[in-house]
Amino acid sequence: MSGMRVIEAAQPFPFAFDKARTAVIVIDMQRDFVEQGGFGETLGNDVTRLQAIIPAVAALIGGARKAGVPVIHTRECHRPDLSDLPPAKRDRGNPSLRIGDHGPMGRILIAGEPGADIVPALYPVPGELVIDKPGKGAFYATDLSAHLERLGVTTLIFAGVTTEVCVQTTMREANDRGFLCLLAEDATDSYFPEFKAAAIAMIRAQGAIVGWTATTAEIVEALHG
Ligand code: TIU
Repeated sequence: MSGMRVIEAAQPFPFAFDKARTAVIVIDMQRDFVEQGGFGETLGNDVTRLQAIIPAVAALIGGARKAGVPVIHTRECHRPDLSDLPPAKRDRGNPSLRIGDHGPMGRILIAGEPGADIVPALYPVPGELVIDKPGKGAFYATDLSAHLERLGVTTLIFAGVTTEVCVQTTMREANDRGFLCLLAEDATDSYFPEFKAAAIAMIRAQGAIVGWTATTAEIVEALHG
């Protein structure tokens, strides 16, 4: 049976992809970005608006699992000894707590700490890949490329936070590596609504220069069609 699918309503034009060569990649849905007391808040952001996308991300993950499409999760976090945290990143901005400091959910953005883990509503099931990454992009300094090659994946469907930082960086990395990239536009958000809108516009401008966008409902329907 052919795995070819088309999302007619995708922007900027219909998105054709092979379901058998597709993975969903959920970027950084960690407590440190969406709950109070974590990294997002320490950078001065209101984290509550990011919580609103959890149902859409859950619907996308559920649809992918039902369709037999692999779900890959990422976490932005660092080693406890901070050996993968460049001083230029640690000292960025003027946060109330820096990466590695002790906060209400453990050490900020450190692997193994409660805050660096994925929110319970979107928790990976056994067998799903979880990629820990020290940068904003999920390809930099990780083995994501090797896993995608092993899985035979050529299309990536993106969700997660934040749209213009880790999601967009990873989409651009993937686009340059030859992947077809589709963003689930209601399953991603930013602390800044205008940055989300701008990121979505720039991704699909110039004939999908970075990738396509579609709604979660359209994507799930295509996966099951
Ligand atoms: N995951 C991710 O987007 N990391 C960030 O640091 N995002 C911000 O918007 N700060």
